[in-house]
Amino acid sequence: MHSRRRFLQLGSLGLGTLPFLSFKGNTSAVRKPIVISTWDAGIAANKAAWEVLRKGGRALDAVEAGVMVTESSQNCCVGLGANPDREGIVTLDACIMDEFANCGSVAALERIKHPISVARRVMEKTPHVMLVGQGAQQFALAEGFPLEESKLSDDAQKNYTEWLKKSEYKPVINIENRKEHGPFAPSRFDNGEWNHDTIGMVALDANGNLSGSCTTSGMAFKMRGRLGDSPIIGAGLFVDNEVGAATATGQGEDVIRIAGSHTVVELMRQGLSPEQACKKAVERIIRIKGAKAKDIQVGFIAINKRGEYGGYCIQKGFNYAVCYADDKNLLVDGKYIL
Ligand code: SD4
Repeated sequence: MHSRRRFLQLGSLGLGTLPFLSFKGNTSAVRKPIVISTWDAGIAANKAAWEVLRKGGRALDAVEAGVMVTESSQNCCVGLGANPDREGIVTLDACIMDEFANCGSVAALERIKHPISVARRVMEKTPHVMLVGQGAQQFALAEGFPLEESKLSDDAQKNYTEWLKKSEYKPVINIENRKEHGPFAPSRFDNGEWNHDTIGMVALDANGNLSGSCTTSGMAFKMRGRLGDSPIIGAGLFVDNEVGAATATGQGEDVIRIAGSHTVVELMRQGLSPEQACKKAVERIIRIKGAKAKDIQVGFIAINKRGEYGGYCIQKGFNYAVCYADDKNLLVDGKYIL
């Protein structure tokens, strides 16, 4: 799944803002449905989301079905096959948001295969937005989600054993294709080509409604109890059905610092394109971090109500997948600043 693919530079060709497919009113062209998601794994996830969207399904169903594919893949960056925390335990975070500003989230969830579906259940069946830790697991079990084994996947076990030799925790620059970009990660991954832990997805459905999802195992070898941006509405994900939707990946602490995905959506509200909005949010993080910005990666992707999309990141190595037709599911290299 993670073998190198030919990256299509749609962004740099300006196709990210080309309107087509259907038209709304007489001036404003709308591209819908459309789904975009972070990293290489987004291709398979988009495919599942597209199956929902192409039949006229709801964006909410699409973004859940899409990232469930990634959560299911063993030895992947996301889900129970992913790298554990420092204690050797895999803990998962996820959130979901729909066109009515309904949202749900789980964090530090253990031994449940589909945190995104538990997050949706929190949204739909409780008066709350977030459930964490044991309480989240208890809720998942009560809702009929099976309790999975606690055993690490083969790759995660290998990575953890390797990491234990030094037990060093440094922020890791998330990238695709590590071979090109150098040995950043403190651990070894199956094919040496990626070191990220998250998928974020946002979609616009045929009815013109937006939804988003984000699911992660968090930073590899994180402190026990550490949460990043991914389960936090406004940081890892934000949807405003009047404006657009955005999601984030990378160093969660720095996404939280600027309420990243909410910031991107608010910038789109002020009239910026998705790409410009993602760029401004990335610039804000770089301003805050100063010289330390070179040590981290953050990437944002966004779509607006017209189905325009874009992404931006701090440094080279981020990509995202864009799907808007049966035969159009393409990887785009994220533009970067440093
Ligand atoms: C986190 N944002 O837990 C996530 C990590 C990530 O690719 O995106 N990794 O901070």
